Amino acid sequence: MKLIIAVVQDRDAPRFVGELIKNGFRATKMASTGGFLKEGNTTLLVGVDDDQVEAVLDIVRANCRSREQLVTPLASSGGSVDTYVPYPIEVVIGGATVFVLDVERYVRI
Ligand code: 2BA
Repeated sequence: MKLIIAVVQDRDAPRFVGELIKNGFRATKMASTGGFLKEGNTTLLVGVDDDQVEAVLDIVRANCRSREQLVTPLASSGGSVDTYVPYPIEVVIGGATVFVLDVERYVRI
């Protein structure tokens, strides 16, 4: 069994989760925040059999778009106070960041 952890943009999450459920997968949706942009995103946990990983990745590919965003990020100074980076940069976010982990044990009680 595998645990798929997918970090996706909030805008893609409803459709992505909907497609997972429609295709019979179980999923947990968590609100998360990107460390770099400090903006909200969505993290999905999807537990699947080994042979279902590619099917989930296909759903990710079909539902999670990459988008360019111009941002002026806050950069941590290493202390408790954030420092301001006074120039905008362009980043390409997504489609999705996906981790596939081996599951040692899966129990539903
Ligand atoms: P954020 O950390 O807010 O990153 C948003 C986007 O900013 C990234 O898109 C990337 O294009 C850019 N970015 C991130 N760190 C950067 C850096 N040090 N220098 C320049 N640009 C940087 P994605 O790569 O698509 O990542 C989207 C979100 O996925 C991330 O939001 C984060 O929440 C998650 N993520 C990405 N890689 C990760 C990783 N290795 N481990 C854990 N979470 C990750």
